[in-house]
Amino acid sequence: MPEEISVATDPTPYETTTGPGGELHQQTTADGAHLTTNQGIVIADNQNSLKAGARGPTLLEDFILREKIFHFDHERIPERVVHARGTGAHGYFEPYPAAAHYSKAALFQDPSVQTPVFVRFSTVAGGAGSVDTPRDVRGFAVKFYTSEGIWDFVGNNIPVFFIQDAIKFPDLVHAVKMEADKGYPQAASAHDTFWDWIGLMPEAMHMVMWQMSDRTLPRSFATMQGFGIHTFRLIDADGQNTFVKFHWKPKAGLQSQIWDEAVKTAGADPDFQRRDLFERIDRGDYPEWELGVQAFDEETANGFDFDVLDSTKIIPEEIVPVTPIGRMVLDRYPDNFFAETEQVAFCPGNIVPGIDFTNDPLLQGRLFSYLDTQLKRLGSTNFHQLPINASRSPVNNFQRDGHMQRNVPKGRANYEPNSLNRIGEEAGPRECPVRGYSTYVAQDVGAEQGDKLRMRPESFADHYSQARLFFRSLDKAEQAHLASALVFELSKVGVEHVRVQVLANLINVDPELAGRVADGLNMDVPPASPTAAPVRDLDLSPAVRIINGPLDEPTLEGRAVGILIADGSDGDAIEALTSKIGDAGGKPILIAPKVGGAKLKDGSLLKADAQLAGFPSVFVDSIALILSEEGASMLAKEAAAVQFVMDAFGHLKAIGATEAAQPLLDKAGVEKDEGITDLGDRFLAAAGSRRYFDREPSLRMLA
Ligand code: HDE
Repeated sequence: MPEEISVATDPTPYETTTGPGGELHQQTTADGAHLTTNQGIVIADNQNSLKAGARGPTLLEDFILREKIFHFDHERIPERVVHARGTGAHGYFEPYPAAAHYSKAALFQDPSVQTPVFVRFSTVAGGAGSVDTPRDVRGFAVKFYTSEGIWDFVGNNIPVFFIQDAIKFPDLVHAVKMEADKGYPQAASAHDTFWDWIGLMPEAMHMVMWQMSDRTLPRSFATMQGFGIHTFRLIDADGQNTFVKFHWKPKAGLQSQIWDEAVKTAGADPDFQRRDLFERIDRGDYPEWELGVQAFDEETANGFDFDVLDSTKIIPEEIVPVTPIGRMVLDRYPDNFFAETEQVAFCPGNIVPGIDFTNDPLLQGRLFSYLDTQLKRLGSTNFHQLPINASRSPVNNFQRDGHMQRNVPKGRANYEPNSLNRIGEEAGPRECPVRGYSTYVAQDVGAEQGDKLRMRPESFADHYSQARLFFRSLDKAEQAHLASALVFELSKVGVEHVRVQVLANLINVDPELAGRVADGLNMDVPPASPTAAPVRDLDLSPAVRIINGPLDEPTLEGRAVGILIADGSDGDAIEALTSKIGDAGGKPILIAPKVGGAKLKDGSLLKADAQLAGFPSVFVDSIALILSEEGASMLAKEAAAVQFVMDAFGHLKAIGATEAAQPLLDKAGVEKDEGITDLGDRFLAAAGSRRYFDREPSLRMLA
């Protein structure tokens, strides 16, 4: 036993002692608080391995050391082959009365009954240790623990996909991930192999338009949409089938970052979006989405000029509006990242009675892939027994054994039918034709019978019209961002013929877009690539916009305002502004050169929430400068402060400032516009407004 030389004064039940080598021991004799091995043996010393003599060799006999290191050595499991980086949260789903009309599923029946959910948001291309804010599609996967079993809704934040057939998925993923020989770039599509593949894949062009738009730079998970992408079926109590496309609409509205902002965010806080999710939940500002469906019948489906089984197509909301059928609230962060977020296993094949698949060949491939990948990742067919994956409704069957079996089934007969297990408590489960899942007997879209062939229907042939529809429907600022993103990405492509091939596709999307991109690359526009179907000018769909779209609402709710203070700042002004921001549902954050605080005008010390050097303005939605003359002239010489203001201006945010802050505004090159205000109510309105996109053309050269 080490000699006891000091006793902790803290209120914990642990005594802290120092051993002969200077190491700290936390010891206790209190019941139930003992460290043990995995076999339940209480550990006396967790700081020293067993040695032959104090300076001698470590003994193989040390079962405590061996068990601890053995477990540690195997802590990692394979990361997801795609969507490796993600974060999750618990919450609940509540249906609206409209839902029961479409589906007999239990979770849609009673508005007073909440169904627990676990949601995992992710990026697609980067590894588990990559950053939160690359330009990338976001996964939006929801596990519903319904009273009839698990329903996994495994969607993305974009309503279309790159490919029409699952057989192409491994090629797409190989092309976008880091290059096979170089091992980079991580979490970026801006490289040769991705654009090489895209240039040869006309069906990807619609998705590429969404991918290059601001959709792939969400400000927060709470400000992005989710989509089921494929057409699904809902089955009502009479067995009637409705086709649906699922939509999640964020209550906080849609918001994205500027590209330069996303890049800077990645450096300043690689965990920006998971931190944001945690903090929103922590402060009770629970992220919320409304679930809606675009519902249509077979006749409507047959009347579309595209195929509803083709996942590269949207149904414009102007043609089939979205009917809200419920809402989802995320109100609890996981207790343990690995046990919950890492081990959660989504499978689009998990559905409940009242929901069914369609013949979409992308969806059909996914039904195999996800179950298969979980076996690789989680290592056992019993992954469904992990708490995060376990059904909350009873699981009874004769599946047995396998790695890490946790259940101890009773009874002699482990097969069905059987006559050995007697009726009664241990009779064992049997089929139920009434409550059991029955597949919808489909005679509609896509004949269920036919010759065996590897063929794409002609109804999948138009690859460009909806890409054009998307680009032309966007707000002017979004169009400029999209064109500039293409220029950025293609400028990172080193092989010239790859750029040419992409440009040849872009002409089919929109000749003006192709011209802008070619100009940005300083290249000639090549001849258009051949098309399998004529490209048509469809009616535009303003519903696809973020800027000036239906979910672009001015509000301070959930938005962060960074308030920069320094020695000499006015305490009353700070108090007035923070309380007004709080009243409007916003989040004021006090930032000072030193985190311990600033000495205010009245001599008091006000603690800061963050240190200026570690808190760039990319973290907030608008900034306020409450500075004295002395504070402003001091900060005009501090690069972090100048950059703070310069970035807020460059990222098109509202800036409110005291008159005395002018030297700092001048140093940062801030020019007056509607978004530059004093600290009165005009600032609150400006901060709640969307960004000042009119400012942008004077700040950067967009394509
Ligand atoms: Fe996935 N996808 N995917 N995907 N996907 C996976 O499953 C796959 C597709 C999506 O947070 C993998 O558990 C194939 C479309 C999300 O855990 C894997 C095809 C959509 C997530 C897989 C697609 C998605 C995944 C990797 C083409 C939007 C993360 C790890 C047929 C509707 C779920 C895993 C989470 C994850 C396969 C296409 C969304 C390998 C074969 C389309 C949100 O099974």
